[in-house]
Amino acid sequence: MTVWGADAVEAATGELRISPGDLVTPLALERASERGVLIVVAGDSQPARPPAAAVTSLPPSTFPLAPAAVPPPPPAGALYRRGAPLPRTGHRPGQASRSGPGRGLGARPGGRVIVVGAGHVGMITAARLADADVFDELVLVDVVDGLAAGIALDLVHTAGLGGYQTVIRGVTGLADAGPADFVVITAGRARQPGMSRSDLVSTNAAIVGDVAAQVREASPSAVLLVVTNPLDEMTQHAWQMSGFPPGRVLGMAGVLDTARFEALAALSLGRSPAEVTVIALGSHGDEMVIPLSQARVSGRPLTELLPAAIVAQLVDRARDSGAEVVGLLKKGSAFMAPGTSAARMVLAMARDTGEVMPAAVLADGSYGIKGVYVGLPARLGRAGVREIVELPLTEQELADLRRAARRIQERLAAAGGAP
Ligand code: 2OP
Repeated sequence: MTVWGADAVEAATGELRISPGDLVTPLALERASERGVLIVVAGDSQPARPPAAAVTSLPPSTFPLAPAAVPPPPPAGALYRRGAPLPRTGHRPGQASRSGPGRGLGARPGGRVIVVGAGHVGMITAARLADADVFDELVLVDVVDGLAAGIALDLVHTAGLGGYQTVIRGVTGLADAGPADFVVITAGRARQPGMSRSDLVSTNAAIVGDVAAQVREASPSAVLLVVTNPLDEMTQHAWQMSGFPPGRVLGMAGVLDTARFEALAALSLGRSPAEVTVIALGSHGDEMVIPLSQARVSGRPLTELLPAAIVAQLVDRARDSGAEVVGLLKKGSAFMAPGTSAARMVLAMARDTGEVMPAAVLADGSYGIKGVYVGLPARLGRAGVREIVELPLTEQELADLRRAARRIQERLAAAGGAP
C-alpha cells in the first residue's frame, strides 16, 4: 500500500494514478480538489474528482506518514492560507494523541532532532521525543560541560525500558550536533518566584539570538521551535536572527496553555480532559486569549455546563498556571507540561499530520493582525507552518487577540525592535 501525500498531487499534471488499496491523505485530497487533479485508481473506468467532504471524513490514522527523508517544499501559495477547515475527526487543536506520543500512528519519519538546552524543559522534551521513537537521532546540546552528555546517557540507559531505538547524543555545541530537521530551543533562564516572563527578555534574547544564528549555519533547512520565554518575543527574535522563512520558525505556548485550561476545566466538570476542546491564543502571558465561543465539552458549549463565574476563574487560573507552578517549586518553572507540549508539536510536524495547533506564528493578516509573532491556530506539517487557520471568533475575542498582538509589538519596540 502506498500513502499518497500532497507532494504527489503537487507533482501531478492533470491526474494522479494510484493502486487499489492505496491511501490518499486528507491534505492531498484537498490539494487535488484545489488544483483540479483527478485521482485515478488503476482499474477504475470512472476517474473521480475527490469530493470536498472526503477531506474531513477520513480517520486520523490515514494521515500522511511522511516517508520522504527530505521535507517537500510547501505548495506555492498554500502557506498561511486562510479559512481552511479545522480537522473534524480524531484530533483537536492542541490536544495530544490519546494513545500517547509516538504510538498508534506507525510513523517513523527518521531524521535528526536537536534540543538546545538540557535544563528541565529540554530534558523532558528529549525524553518524550525519545519515547516516541520516530527520529533516527536525537541530540541534546548544552554549554554546561557534561550536562547534555549525562542526560543523553541516562536516556540511552532507558532505551530498553522505553522500547526506542533512536540514537541519542549529548554535546556542548551546535557545531557538533550535525544538521537537523527540527531544532527546539529551550535554552535560557527560567523564571523565579516574583518574576514575570518579560523580566527575562534581555538575558534570554542574547541566548536565543546566538542559538538561532548558529542554527542558520549548522541546520539551514531545519524547522525551529522556540520554547524560551518570553515566548512570543523570543520567537520573533529567533525568526529575525535565523533569517529563515516565517513558516519554519514557530513558538510553543498555546499547546501548553490549552492543555492547562483543559485539565482545569476537566477537574471542575469531573470529566476527562479528553472531553474538553479549547484553543488558547494570544500571548503566553497576561494577554492570553481563550475564546470561549470555541470551547466544547463532548461537543456541547462549555459555557452551558459551567456558571460564567467558574469559567472566568478557570481562564484566570490557566493564564496564571505558570506562575502557580513557579510559586510551588520556589526554584525554576514548570517543565513537565511545557516539555511534553514542545515534543507534541515536533512529533506532529515530523509526522506531517496536518494537525491544527495553537502556535506562536508570524501573523499574515489573518484576524486583522500582521507582522508580529502571536499565538494563532496553525496547521502544522513537515515543513513547519502550513497555514494559519481562521476560526469564527466573536468581536470581543477578536479585539482581545488584536490587543495581545499590539502588546507584543509594544514590548518588542521597547526592547529595540529585535530585543
Ligand atoms: C510556563 O508557563 C515555562 O512559560 C512556561 O510554565
